Amino acid sequence: MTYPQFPPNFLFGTATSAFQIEGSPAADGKGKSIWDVFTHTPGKVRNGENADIACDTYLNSERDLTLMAELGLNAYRFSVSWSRVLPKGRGQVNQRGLDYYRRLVDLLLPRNITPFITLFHWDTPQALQELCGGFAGRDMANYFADYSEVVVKALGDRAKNWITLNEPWEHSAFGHLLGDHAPGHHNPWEYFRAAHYQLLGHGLALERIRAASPDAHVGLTLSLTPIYPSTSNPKDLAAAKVANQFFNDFFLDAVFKGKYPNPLWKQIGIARPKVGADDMKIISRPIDFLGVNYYSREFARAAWYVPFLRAWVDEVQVNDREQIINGQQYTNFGREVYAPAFYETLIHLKNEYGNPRMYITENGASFTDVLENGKVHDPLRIAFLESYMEAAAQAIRDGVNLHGYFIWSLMDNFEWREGFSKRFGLVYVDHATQERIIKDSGYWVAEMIRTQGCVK
Ligand code: GCO
Repeated sequence: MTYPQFPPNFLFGTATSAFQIEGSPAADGKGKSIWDVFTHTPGKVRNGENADIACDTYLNSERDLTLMAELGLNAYRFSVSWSRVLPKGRGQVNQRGLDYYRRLVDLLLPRNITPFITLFHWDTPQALQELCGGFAGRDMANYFADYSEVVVKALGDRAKNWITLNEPWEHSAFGHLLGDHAPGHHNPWEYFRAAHYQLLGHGLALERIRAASPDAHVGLTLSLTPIYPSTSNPKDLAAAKVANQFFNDFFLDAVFKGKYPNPLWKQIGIARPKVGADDMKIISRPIDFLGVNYYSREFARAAWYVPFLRAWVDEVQVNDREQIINGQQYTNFGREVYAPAFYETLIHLKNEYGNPRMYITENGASFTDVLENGKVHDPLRIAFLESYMEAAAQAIRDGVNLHGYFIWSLMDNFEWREGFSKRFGLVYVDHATQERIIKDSGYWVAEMIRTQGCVK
């Protein structure tokens, strides 16, 4: 069997996030986050599940680091729980919270696993949600910069790779517009404010991180979902253009070009956030790398009745079953498996945004995993990884400045509103017993890493 081949020193990692794996929501002085509140609000999470235990990594991280080493992984992306470090989101530091992350880094380094640390992966401290409306309030940008400085001052002597934000689009859209995520709001005005103030927080944090750790390597992670037109009708082409700006270019253009894209910016009119005189200059401060989270493409068509966008993005019904639609494989999360669109996205970043240094900070798929005689045979996930990683390898051969790939995820974890119903892990987790079992896809990744450079 041949495996995708990557350049020497390429990083092979997995990604997780604090709320999805740590559990221990109140241990050692941790403050509440909006996700602690949201998951304990009836009707918000599937099957009424919550992440109070999740993968229990706050109480026991070592077993998972041993698994990473067993798989031959040389990088690990995880996030810091803001309210574990600053229980009220600002002010008094909780040293025991900081010490947990220091121990985690100190366990990674001797295993030659490079930490990539995300500072905000959606778990706003509840105290700041109440104080300023979370990222829908402008003050949050400064609180985020203050928090970032606290963490980097504590860990910057041993951890060098920092990701300010994870997917500002998702936190704004699901949390402030669609209401599916914490804080569960449905407010277009809040959506655009949360998008802008997250980016402002990113820009402010950049400067503070670099001051705290001059050799830090800092970026942010954007989810990129290319939007294709549903038909070649000019109206659908125009709708796809605006939808692409809403999902992707709003963030890419702000960070790399210091402006918001038209026609979207013009179309959102009264919903526009107040942009301060220096905001765009702060937001577009140069970054050391771009984190790309990629899952699938979507399709849009003209829809006059959709406010601001006048475009409708067709969603495949999530029905918990992987399915073939029009000859195309879909995951049990309704996400199309189509690697060419991933390749095109990477080429687009190369051609339109100056080919920045990039890492794939998330890519993976959920399929129905069945534990049978102590094994999990997941051929669909292997096929997914084979096609997407080969697309990334081809993009590198075609000049894309890509230096690492973090698979989502190391292990089956708490999938937000879906609870534990969607398994993305290379490692199967029995959340009742916390037993871990490496899936066939985990062994495939290990063999792929082992055979790097072996193909002549
Ligand atoms: C995201 C988040 C992850 C998800 C993953 C699977 O990209 O939505 O960063 O927390 O769990 O993408 O949906």
